Amino acid sequence: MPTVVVATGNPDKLKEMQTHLAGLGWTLKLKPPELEVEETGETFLANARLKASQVAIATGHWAIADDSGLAVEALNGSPGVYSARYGKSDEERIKRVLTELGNTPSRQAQFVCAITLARPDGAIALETEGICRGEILRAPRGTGGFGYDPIFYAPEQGKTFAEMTPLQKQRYSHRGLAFQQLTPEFRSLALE
Ligand code: ITT
Repeated sequence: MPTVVVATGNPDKLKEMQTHLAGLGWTLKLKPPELEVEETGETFLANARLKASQVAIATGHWAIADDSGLAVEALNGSPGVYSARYGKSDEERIKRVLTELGNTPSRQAQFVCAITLARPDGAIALETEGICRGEILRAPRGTGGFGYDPIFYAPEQGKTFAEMTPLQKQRYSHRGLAFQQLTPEFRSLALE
């Protein structure tokens, strides 16, 4: 069984990634907590590449990374790649987005998730991006998920990501879409 390091320090994201990766026959290992990668990229894909490559090289194993975030149209794409750095807690980050948006009727936003798989030598083997369009509500709704989920409303499902069951979020989210695109490729790639 190939060993693959899941290159994230975010426990909520880790849980979702583990669910998507279950069933591939990989032995999943956690990233050593002291191994931190500086996210200097200007795009989600660039940051996912940095995280996967550096963790692969440091551990000598295959590594999979996720770089994701929320891009709000009326805020010119913010918080974007700064989604994790937009405040000290989920609550603070949500408050900041809601304050910055104020009462504007333009509420369109998208969640983006870039996933990258690196070989043990750091070379990128596979990557993709999943995008989910939605709207930012005026107040949080729901208790599931994590991060910006309570203010992200998915019109087709008629609920926020925080109101979805884990299975629904798995199916419709940016992360879910990225993993749906990559899973067949994971299966045909011979990891050793
Ligand atoms: P790692 O880099 O260690 O994986 P991180 O939390 O710093 O963990 P990112 O740099 O990719 O991860 O930042 C992503 C942020 O975007 C995350 O902290 C959340 O605030 C937000 N985010 C990403 N996916 C989300 C989701 O499914 N639901 C809600 N918020 C999400």
